[in-house]
Parts: sequence; structure tokens; C-alpha cells
Amino acid sequence: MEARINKGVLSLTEGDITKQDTDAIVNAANKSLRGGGGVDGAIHRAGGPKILEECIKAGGCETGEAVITTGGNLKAKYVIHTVGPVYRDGNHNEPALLRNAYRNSLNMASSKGLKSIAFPSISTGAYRYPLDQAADIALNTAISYLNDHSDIELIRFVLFGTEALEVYENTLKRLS
Ligand code: AR6
Repeated sequence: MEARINKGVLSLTEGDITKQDTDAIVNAANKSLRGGGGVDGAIHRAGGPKILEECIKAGGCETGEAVITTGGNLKAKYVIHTVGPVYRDGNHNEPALLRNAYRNSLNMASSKGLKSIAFPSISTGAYRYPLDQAADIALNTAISYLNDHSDIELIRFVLFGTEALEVYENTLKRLS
């Protein structure tokens, strides 16, 4: 599913984030930037040890912030590592922190002159953010970025499994 927003395209697809050919892919990392499971593990396995070396040099990343490394052996030239919030009950600033994770990743891509970026569904695995609420924040943040800027041409969400894809598709239909 695709939506044209201002000068850009927002696309939703089912698949594996490590296989994407966008200029950057985004990692759902943790604050240590030393790797982990889920998307993080898959990216470091597919991208090779150079990414971890660069992450260690960067030192770490606060929740909602973003750090960029090269893409190692991946098709994507860069990996933008961001840290989503751990979901507790929704009353611990989780929505603002999740929004920041998306926005700071987009700002990082923009500052490097990148034209295309692929996101996983940040915080909805190990960090347990409810998928429908996370989809709303993810898509709203992407739509407002495209409405306010003309530099990034493609924002792609790569969803793991048909259920996640459906939730994102229904949310996008509602928002657009
Ligand atoms: N491609 C796309 N999406 C994927 C992939 C993949 N290869 N693998 C899993 N997903 P998670 P989080 C989906 O747990 O919740 C790590 O250990 C998955 O189905 O990767 O932000 C880090 O080191 C889910 O919907 O990230 C942190 O400690 C979504 O990606 C912690 O997990 C995110 O799940 C971060 O937790």
C-alpha cells in the first residue's frame, strides 16, 4: 500500500528490514547500542561486525534519540539506530518518546542528504508497545514530516507478518 504525501511517498510492505535497498534502514536498538534480539540482532547479523564497531565508538543512545553508522554488508548505505520507549502503561511519556524516535531518525537522514529510509515498527516487539497505538504515532509522524519537508522522497515501513501489515494499513486508511 502506498500514499503520495506532498512531494514524497509513504509505503507499507511486509518483509525483512535487513533486505531493504533504501539509502538507510532504521534499527530498533537499545540504549547500549551493543546489539540485541529482534530487528537489532537481524541487522547486526546481516550487516557484519563493522556496524557494531561504529556503535561502540558512538558510546550509546538515549531513548528517542538517533545515531548513524554505515551499513556494513547491507544493501542500505547507512543504519540509523534509534531507541524506542519500553511500554509500561502509556503514562510514562511513551507516546512523545516514540514520536521522537521516528522524528530524530528522519532528521538524521535529512542531515545526511538521504532520499529514502525504511523503518521497522519500533518498540512493538520486546518493548511491548501496543501495535495499533504505535502504528498511529509512526504514521502520523511520517505524514507530518512529508507534509513539512520536501527532501526525503520515500518513507517505507517494513512490517513483520501480515497482522502487523494489516494494522498499519488500516491506520493509514484512517489517517489519509
Ligand atoms: N524486519 C522487520 N521487522 C522485524 C524484524 C525484521 N527482520 N524482526 C522483528 N521485527 P523488536 P523493540 C519486528 O523487539 O520492541 C532488541 O533486543 C517485530 O515483529 O525488534 O523496539 C533491542 O536490542 C516487532 O513488531 O524491537 C532492544 O533491546 C518490531 O520489529 C529491544 O529489542 C520491533 O521488535 C527493542 O525492542
